[in-house]
Amino acid sequence: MVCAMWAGHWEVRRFGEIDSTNSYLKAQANEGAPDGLVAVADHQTAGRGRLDRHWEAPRGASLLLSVLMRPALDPADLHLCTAAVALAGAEAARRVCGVSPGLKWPNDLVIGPAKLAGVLAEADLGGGSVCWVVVGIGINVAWPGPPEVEGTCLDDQRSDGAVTDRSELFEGFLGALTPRRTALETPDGRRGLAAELRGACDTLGARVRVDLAGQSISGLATEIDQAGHLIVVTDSGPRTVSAGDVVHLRADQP
Ligand code: BT5
Repeated sequence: MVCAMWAGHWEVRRFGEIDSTNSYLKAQANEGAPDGLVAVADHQTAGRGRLDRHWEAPRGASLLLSVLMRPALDPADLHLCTAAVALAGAEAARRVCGVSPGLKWPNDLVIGPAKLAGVLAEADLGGGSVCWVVVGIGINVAWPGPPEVEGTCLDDQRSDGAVTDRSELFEGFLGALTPRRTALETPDGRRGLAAELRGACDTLGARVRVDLAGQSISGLATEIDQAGHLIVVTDSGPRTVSAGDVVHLRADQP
């Protein structure tokens, strides 16, 4: 059975409050903690996004967790760890809440333009190989994010009006992550994950604006390449984007 290798593999540590589940697991990883360690918290006092941004959530209103992995991976495939966690989050939302988010490159779960969840991957690539990778996800459950952000939450999206049980969502997440964690270990599995990512990514086929450090480009997002970069066809030709913030443009937006 594909899942057998990782089923029961996770060691879960639960926190009422912590600075950041990612920061905690990074420190644990540097002290030699094993693959499969998971930290989940009711509240983060210093939740982090990319580029030193903050991830905000009132106590008990989100699923906040991180996973430590030590996959046998080429660093070029590292983005598949982010994909595995994002896809598992999307599957858990579907199965547990009946809500079907799409993925927005590189790291968001979205419902239309609204952000439901964010994913943060941090890695130690010592010696040219992946020593460890910590991938964290924050899924808005009962609070749609800070007012200045276009966010949403599962409880606002559910058509059954039910209140989401975070424990059930967490179990659903780990169940959905298990086969994807196994997939990271083999070439076939990685090809499958890359294909699943392309199928789930709302960014592909969309007209986008990408805000890069100091400039923006616009065009049609056509492909995610083998290294996880986004290919955007602009008026002046294809551009390969390795990092940036993407906005999906509506038909009436230039
Ligand atoms: C992310 O960064 O979206 C990655 C977020 C990862 C959070 C998880 S929670 C568990 C683990 N432990 C951590 O410390 N982090 C991870 P980025 O794409 O840079 O987006 C950050 C931006 O999203 C912020 O600058 C805000 O504009 C916005 N934001 C903050 N909190 C939000 C929320 N709850 N919902 C929607 N948007 C939010």
